[in-house]
Amino acid sequence: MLLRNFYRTAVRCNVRYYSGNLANNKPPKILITGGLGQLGVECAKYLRNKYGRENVLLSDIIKPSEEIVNDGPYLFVDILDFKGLQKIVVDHRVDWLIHFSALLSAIGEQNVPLAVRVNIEGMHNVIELAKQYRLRVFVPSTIGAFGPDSPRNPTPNVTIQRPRTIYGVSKVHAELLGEYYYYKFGLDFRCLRFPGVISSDPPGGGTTDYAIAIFHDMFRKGQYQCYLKPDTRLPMMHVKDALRALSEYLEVPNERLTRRVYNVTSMSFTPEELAEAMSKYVPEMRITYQPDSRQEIADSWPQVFDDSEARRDWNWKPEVDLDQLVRLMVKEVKEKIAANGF
Ligand code: AKB
Repeated sequence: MLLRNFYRTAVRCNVRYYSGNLANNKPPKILITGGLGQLGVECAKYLRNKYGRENVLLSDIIKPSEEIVNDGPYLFVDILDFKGLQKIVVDHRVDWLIHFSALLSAIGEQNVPLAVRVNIEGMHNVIELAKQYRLRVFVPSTIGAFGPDSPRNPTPNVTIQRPRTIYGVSKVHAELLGEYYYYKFGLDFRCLRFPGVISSDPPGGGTTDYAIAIFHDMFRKGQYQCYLKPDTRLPMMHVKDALRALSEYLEVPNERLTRRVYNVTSMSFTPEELAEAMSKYVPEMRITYQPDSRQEIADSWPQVFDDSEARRDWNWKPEVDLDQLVRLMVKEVKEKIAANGF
């Protein structure tokens, strides 16, 4: 027991050394990988508001739109190129790394070798990089890190994890690797397990993405064919809550964290409950159901996510409920369609 406490204290002291610039009242320099995926652009906006435009570097291997370049610094970064990553960290004096690059659950099943490269090899590069340059590193995990053997309602922070998708396997790998580097090297690794994150950006190959696609199809076609059964319950969260969770968690002093990996969630709903909530705003909408292979993935995932440990340790509290989520999505998706046609 004494020895364990000694090691914990040693790790904590060491971790303080990794904590970036906040202690000197200087904003951290933040690099976001996979920046043109589901969360990157909104995350950059959120963090630029907080830490300054020039302090948040958005990166990806994809050619950006003019709007993204005008929003703030954008860089080419290939997470499979370790030397390239080193150069960016050195040239830009990066303190924090937010590692979003990943193939999501449904798309990962369609190209397993690519998912292994991006999700697993990419993670190896990122974690070594963070260790070498003493970065604070955030890696999102997911409800997809659980599987059919896990308790589904509710799913606690620590329980059996035997996922059946390559996405889930890669995320369990990332969680364990990060925790290992924390205990072994004092790396300031932070990870949140997100539920389905709902934003007005077009769907990105996930199983929970029906709850995004439904808004886009409703406004473009007046109807939606759902690939999950009407009563499939999954945990969900609006992107506003997801980014607030990420940003708050990144600032929590290490002393307050009892874990490196936390469940976070806002709500759980089914496709028919979402359609019901939407019908208030889109009364003419029509939804049909044609389950496909994504049903099996959804059936192996948590239905209700227990985030009590995040609430206890760093006061996590969601703000957007189902009705607000629908209201925000109706407004944002309509605006996006009007501006870009998608
Ligand atoms: C997916 O459905 O793959 C993602 C997730 C829940 O991690 N949205």
